[in-house]
Amino acid sequence: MKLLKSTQSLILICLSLSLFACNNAAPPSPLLSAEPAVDASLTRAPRTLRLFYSALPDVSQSSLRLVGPNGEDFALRGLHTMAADDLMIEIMDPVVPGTYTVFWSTTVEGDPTHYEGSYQFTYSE
Ligand SMILES: [Cu+2]
Repeated sequence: MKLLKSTQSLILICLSLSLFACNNAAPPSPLLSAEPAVDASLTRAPRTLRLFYSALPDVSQSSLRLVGPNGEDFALRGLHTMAADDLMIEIMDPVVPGTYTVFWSTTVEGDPTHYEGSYQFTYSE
């Protein structure tokens, strides 16, 4: 009987936690994929970043930032879209081995929301 009660309360806790998570969910990220890929382990140094979204990004409302293994900002050049629902930019600084974080922000066509997010990839020789 006691076990049944604790199982019931566990279910209740789980149920309320999932409701809570639902109510507080951020709008879904429009980021679909990236090159280098999210959480990629690379053996070749990337020379560009390319991020693919669920709709065409507005370049004037977008930014990309690449932070290197020691927390340093990498120089990037020429943010543009290849008009394939993407953002693309050239990495100017030499990519040394380590873990990198890409920070992105954008608005996409047909949606006034300003989205932002980040992901990591690792490069090792
Ligand atoms: Cu391009």
